[in-house]
Amino acid sequence: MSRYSAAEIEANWQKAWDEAGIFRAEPDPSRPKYYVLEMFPYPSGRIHMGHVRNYTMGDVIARHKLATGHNVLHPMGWDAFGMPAENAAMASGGHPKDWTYQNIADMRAQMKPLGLSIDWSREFATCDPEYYGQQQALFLDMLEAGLVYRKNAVVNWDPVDMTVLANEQVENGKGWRSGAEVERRELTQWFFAISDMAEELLEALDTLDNWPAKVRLMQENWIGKSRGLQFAFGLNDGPENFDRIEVYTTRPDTLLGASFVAVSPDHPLAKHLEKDNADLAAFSAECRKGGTTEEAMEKAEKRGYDTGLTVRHPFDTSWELPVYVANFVLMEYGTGAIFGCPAHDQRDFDFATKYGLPIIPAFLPAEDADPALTEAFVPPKTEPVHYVSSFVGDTWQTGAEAIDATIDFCEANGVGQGVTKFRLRDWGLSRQRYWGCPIPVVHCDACGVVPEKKENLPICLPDDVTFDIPGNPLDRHPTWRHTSCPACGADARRETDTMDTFVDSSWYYVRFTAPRADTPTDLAAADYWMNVDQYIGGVEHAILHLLYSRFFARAMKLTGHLPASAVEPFNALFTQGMVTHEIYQTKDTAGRPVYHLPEDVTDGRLADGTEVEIVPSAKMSKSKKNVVDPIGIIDAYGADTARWFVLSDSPPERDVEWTAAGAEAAHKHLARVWRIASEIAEGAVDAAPDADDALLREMHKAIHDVSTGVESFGFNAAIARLYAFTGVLAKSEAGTQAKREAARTLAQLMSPMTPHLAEELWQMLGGEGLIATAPWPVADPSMMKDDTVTLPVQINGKRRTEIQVPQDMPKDEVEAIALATEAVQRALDGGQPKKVIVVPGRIVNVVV
Ligand code: ANZ
Ligand code: ZN
Repeated sequence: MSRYSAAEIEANWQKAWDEAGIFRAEPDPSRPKYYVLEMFPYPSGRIHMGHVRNYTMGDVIARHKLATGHNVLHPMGWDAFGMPAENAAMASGGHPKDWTYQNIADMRAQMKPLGLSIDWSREFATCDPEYYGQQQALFLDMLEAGLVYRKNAVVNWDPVDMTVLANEQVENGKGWRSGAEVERRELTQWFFAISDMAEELLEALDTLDNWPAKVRLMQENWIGKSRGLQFAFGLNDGPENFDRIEVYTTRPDTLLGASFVAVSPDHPLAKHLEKDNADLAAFSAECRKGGTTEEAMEKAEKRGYDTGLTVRHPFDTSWELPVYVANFVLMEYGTGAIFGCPAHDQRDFDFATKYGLPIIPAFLPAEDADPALTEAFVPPKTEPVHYVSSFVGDTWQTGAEAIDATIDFCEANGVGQGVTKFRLRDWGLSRQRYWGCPIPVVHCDACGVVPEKKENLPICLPDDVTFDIPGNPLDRHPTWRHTSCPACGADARRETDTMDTFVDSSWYYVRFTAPRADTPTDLAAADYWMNVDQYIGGVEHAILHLLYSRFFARAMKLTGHLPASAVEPFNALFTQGMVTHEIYQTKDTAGRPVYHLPEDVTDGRLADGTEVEIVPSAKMSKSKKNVVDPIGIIDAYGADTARWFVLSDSPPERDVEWTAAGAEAAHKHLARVWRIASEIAEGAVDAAPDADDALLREMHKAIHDVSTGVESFGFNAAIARLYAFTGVLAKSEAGTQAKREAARTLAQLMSPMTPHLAEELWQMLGGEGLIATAPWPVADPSMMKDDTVTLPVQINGKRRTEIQVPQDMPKDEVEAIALATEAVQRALDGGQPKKVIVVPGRIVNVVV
């Protein structure tokens, strides 16, 4: 018998699949289609275990669907634009394009040995001009449809690198690369009108039954629908044309607890006052520093500037409130002005404490509660509280009820309107970067902003750029930006902003349905393949990527690039857990941790004998060196072992801890299956088929459990069942025919997880054709039943013995057998039982 040599068989079978072209997807109306997609990778240059887990899960589903008669689309591509390529160019002088395509080649070469059932003929990278040119066409159609527009917006400006930073590039108010204090600047930027679809994007979440509830909730919170009151405070002695301050509140029930009004530094009133108030101007300038993120705003110390102005309370005009300019009020939300209620908002509480403003509760937790609060009282809106100073009277109500009642009251009294607002802002897509999709418009002095003509697409990035000085290379390119106006032909300038890379990933899943089409999509292909039936990826993309994709699907439908039948892009979503590993560390002389790669640690020691400290398992990360390179694992054990391991130990939504022992055990198991199957294959064939009930039963149970496990992301449960089946097969005394059939079934059931080993066993055991396309076995429920059950027999509530009876034996016969047992006979001592209770399949109770 030959040994299990993964290296040999894996390459062979990959070649065989390739030659047979079985993963090539073509529309075929006669078969049900199934589109499975894993979030496409960023070409960083190396695959990691997270990729292996993600793509293996998708592959298991794809292969199972193929074997169950589906026409499967399982593509792969590269999310290839973005900062790291430019950073690499800045650091080592190469070109982002070369860096990216080299990484793609490397990663493809690392991915292929995994044996994924991918239709590689559909591969593309988002930095291919063929892709981004179609994206430009899409952009132009969206521009025409009013889904894209320009406006001034506040951005994070790095004064040293002279560039706009994304929010995540601002660390503690400083530019991540330059370390310079980030400023807020107003620039003209391009925006997608995603907020126009806020209501629809929110409502359609209800239809996404096959998405994790937590992801739907995150999207709901991000869209952030709120109902509140918009009204104005009359302004006393304000500058000309300023006689009121409009505010938006979601807690109108706290209106009688108001103690100040605050406006954003970017509010027109603040800007007006700033003109002849140097102190205020300096204060506002200070506020404009620091990031624009809500999080940054949340963390920053709350500061205000007292303008000396006052407003009148709408319900008691003799009640005056001071007006501040405050750093925590955003111009982009509501009206850019608020009233503060320190009693019920911690931020307002801190502010009031700092500036000595009154703290007036509108409601309290109990009738006898002390109205002098030491912190803001912020109960859930669903909880009844005692209102003491509000328009709803001295009464117990929930916040939700009181808010509604107050809005009604205010509307009836002509003080403002109930309004619905969304937190979702329009999506700013302009990036002052080179390595992205150029925005296909031209600036003409005579005509203004003019869309490029479609026949001029793609507007390609110039290759001859350098990264030795900060700023956008497109801006300083000697010729690229000079062009002629598509409308009047005069000299004009190209837009030098490129698109946010989230745009690239918002429609790639449609492009996979017709990756070479000379329009963004091919409607017939999109109609056949869309929607994605199963999407798999990391929960870190739960908000933006998925929301943007949902927006794009709608925008593409509106612009005729998707058929009306496509609504939501992803029918089902699965968010997988991470691959973790222990962290090994020692300390340097200064006591700082020094990390060591798992491969350099044996039995808790380094090669020189130094003992390492073991820190509990965490997400694999290069900085902690707790990474295991999939390439090393594949070289040592083969892809099937890696695939089997990442699926086996934990439910796929949870983290899985990679251990050397676990990988070793997985490999041993696969070698054992190989041995068992080889022995069966080599055994002489018996004359008569000689089935074995226990083996058949285990086989049908395995078919059933693996099928349901694979369909419901219960891969670990499916694998547990396969271990059991293997154990029974190994011990089975059945005839060779029966064992062969069982071993072939075992191979089939393993084939989605360990496709190469499965093919080899299949061939060894006389299976026909490729196992990858062999029809999936079907479980016979009648074969799955254990035919006998063991029932405990209790006498007066105490377990005394047990009986073995056929599963479906009638109650009276079970009773007779129980009564006939020696234990019961002894207890009866010749008498009759008072009562006998038979719970079929469970227990027999005898009362004597
Ligand atoms: C008075 C009040 C009292 C508020 C109270 C809250 C609690 P959500 O619910 O997240 O939508 N707000 C309104 N516009 C703002 C802006 N431009 N910048 C910063 N804060 C702003 O947030 C709405 C609440 O956030 C509003 O309700 C307002 O403060 C504040 F006990 O008004 B509230
Ligand atoms: Zn012009």
